[in-house]
Amino acid sequence: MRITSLCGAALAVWLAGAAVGSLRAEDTNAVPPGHAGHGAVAGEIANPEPPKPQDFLFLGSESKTARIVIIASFNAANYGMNFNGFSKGGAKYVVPVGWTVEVAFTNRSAVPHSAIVVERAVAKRVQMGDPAFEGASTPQPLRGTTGSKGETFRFKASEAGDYAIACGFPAHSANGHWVAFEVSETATAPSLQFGKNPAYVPAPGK
Ligand SMILES: [Cu+2]
Repeated sequence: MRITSLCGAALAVWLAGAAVGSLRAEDTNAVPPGHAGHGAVAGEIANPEPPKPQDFLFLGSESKTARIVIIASFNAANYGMNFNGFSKGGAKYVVPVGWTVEVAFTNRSAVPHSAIVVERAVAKRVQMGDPAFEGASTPQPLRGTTGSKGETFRFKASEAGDYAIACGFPAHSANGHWVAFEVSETATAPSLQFGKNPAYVPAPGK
């Protein structure tokens, strides 16, 4: 899944520009415009900054709405098969049951990726089926898209349980391209945990 070194530098510059152009400024400042592409190493996605959870989870403008930013191939981790730099459930989103979730998805890589919410056990399969909640995937999760434009989707997290935000491109999720997504009966606010760090909870007004 690693981008070949052939024309990798030019590709990386193009990819970085495309990814930045498709992100709204309020969603993330993980890669400041102008920095993207500098120092790109062939075969790797330029990304000098470690991911910060406050760039990837926000409260929506409506009540009981969480906004999630998902960037496929955020960096070179897991051969690019990562969301926001994490794979194999290494990051975990929690939302209270009944909340609405808005997802802004972009892909920094030339390899197609997508995002689909599935039950946790399904993430280990080679092929994803339907999303666990109505509307809970990018438009064509099996085909995926490349970094040319972002995609958004919105769904209601109507049933508590252990889920995953997985890549629907065949075999990607089975190779670790998923992060954990929990719909909680007890949580009163959404949160995002990166690795073993304390979970980040966006303050109201953010
Ligand atoms: Cu993928």
